[in-house]
Amino acid sequence: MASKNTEHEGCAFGIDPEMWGERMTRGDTSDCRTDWFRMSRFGMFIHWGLYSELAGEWNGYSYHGIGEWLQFRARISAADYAKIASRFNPREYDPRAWVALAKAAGMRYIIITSKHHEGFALYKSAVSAFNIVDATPYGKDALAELAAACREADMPLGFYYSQTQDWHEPDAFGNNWEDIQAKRNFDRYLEQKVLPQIRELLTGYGKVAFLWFDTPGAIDAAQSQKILQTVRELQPDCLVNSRIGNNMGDYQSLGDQEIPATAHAGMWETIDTHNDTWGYVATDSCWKGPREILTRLLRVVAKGGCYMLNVGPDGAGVIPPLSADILREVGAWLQQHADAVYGAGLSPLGDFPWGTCTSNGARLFLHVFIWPPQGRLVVPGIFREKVNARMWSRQGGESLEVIPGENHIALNLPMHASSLLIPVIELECQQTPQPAPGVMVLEGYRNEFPASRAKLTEVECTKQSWMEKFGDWKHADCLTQWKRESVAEWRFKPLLSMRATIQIEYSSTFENGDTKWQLWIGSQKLEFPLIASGEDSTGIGGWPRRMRFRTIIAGTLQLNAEEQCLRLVPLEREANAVNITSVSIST
Ligand code: H79
Repeated sequence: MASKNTEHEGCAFGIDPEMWGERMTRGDTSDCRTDWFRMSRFGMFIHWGLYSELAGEWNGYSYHGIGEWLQFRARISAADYAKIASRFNPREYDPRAWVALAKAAGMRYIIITSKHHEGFALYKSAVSAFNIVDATPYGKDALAELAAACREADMPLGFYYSQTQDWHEPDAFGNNWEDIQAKRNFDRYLEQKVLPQIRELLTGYGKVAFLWFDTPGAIDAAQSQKILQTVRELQPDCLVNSRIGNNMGDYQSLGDQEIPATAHAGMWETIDTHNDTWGYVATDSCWKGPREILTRLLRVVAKGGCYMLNVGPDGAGVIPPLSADILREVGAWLQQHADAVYGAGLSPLGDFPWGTCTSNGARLFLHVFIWPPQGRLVVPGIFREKVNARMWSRQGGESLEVIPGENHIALNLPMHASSLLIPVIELECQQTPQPAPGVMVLEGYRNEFPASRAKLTEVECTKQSWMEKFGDWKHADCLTQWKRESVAEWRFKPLLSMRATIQIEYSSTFENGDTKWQLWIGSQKLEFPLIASGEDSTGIGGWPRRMRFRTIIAGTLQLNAEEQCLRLVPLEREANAVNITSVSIST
């Protein structure tokens, strides 16, 4: 095996980088251009390009992480990379099969890479010969074929387009391992490649449901505006994501693979990988199973978002069979629980220690990730009137006994779940229930108090993002910038009096020892050290350090069944090296 090239340091996006369009601040208002998208909730993302042919390997060395960045990682010159096109011959490409898979998976739109950072167009382009028709033995327009298959199946189709990074072009950004972009003229690239190619996409392939941009980087507002104007003129109904840059577009894309902890206003989406890459990597078989995919989808829908899950077909054009099988299982569940996702949205009650909730008109859908002890499911919330509850089974709905309580209802369920995936309970409530004040602590679960729900004094809640493998992003809301005066507080109420163990999940870069902390519940006090969590001081390519979390037990206390407050306070200045993601109470 060849030795590994050093990974390139620094940022690929030029000055003042905007990685993901996260600067978009406004939400949207509901209208008929966007409603179908909001209703759809679940889509298929497809990353396919020359990187799929390379499959994560270059010169006999296998790279882990995101496959579509192989050229960057192996520092392959644009000239050498262009030669790969002569091997790209996806004989097994069957766009009808892809669309059929998306349908079977319950996905309601498809977005495919028309041109990723590598610069190669998957369609016939008159402005650059670096495209599938002119540069490969395959010689056919893959996007035209996919568009035809989508039209046949009534499947909305959109195109991913990398507008700032293009490692093939001297006038674009991103190729910092050669000197080909040293004299870049980005406006020229915009006028001579981006805008004409976007015109081709919007005029040659029928109705385009989305143009999905990425890594806006150093693109300025006038340039983003020019792209947007071109889209609006040619296809006014085409939706544009926030990664066009500079607070433009129709809806917000969160960070890669980001599932938010709290509800978001406006229209937004989470994009996710099925394994740990977007483009095909032969060695990556870290598939999320159907249960994990549904859990992530439901958590997004419960917070008001759409979820687009990626598949990475290989160089022959085949979506890995295991990936396809898993998606079909997801689809079978969605077929049974369609109303809980399509046209559904926000949980009025937040998340629960046992699962989450989505709403659709007067119906609430409880998604039970953890089956309750003794079959008694407690639903915290203020229900002002009688509620009907049904358990979904293959035979249809089965009525459940509902026991009203103070700031909650309890449901008597069977002792065992009838579904191996995610059982769903439907509540019919004429009046939307209100969240109970504070967190209700239930027996038999880990009751999590997340950073994002704390009341803060002299401490901040910030989203931390880092990469685990190369390009494989993780995100966590953390309490940071602790000072001696800082306090984080959570209000909660145990449903019953209980003996509870309190745990802290955190990371700490304070290598010289412990930092001391106190946790107060009423007049009861726990004192404990948080030890270094052993995280790397810098991450991949000089990017933020890779975080590593630990969970420690702070102590065990007897708690009464009354509303109370948990207060977390640092005792030492070095607490500023600590990030706290949650405090949890378990019985
Ligand atoms: O298409 C997928 C990714 O290839 C693309 N977005 C999803 C949908 C993406 N492109 N860039 N990024 C995501 C952000 C990547 C940032 C980094 Fe780096 C790559 C950080 C470290 C490696 C660039 C190079 C910035 C620092 C070094």
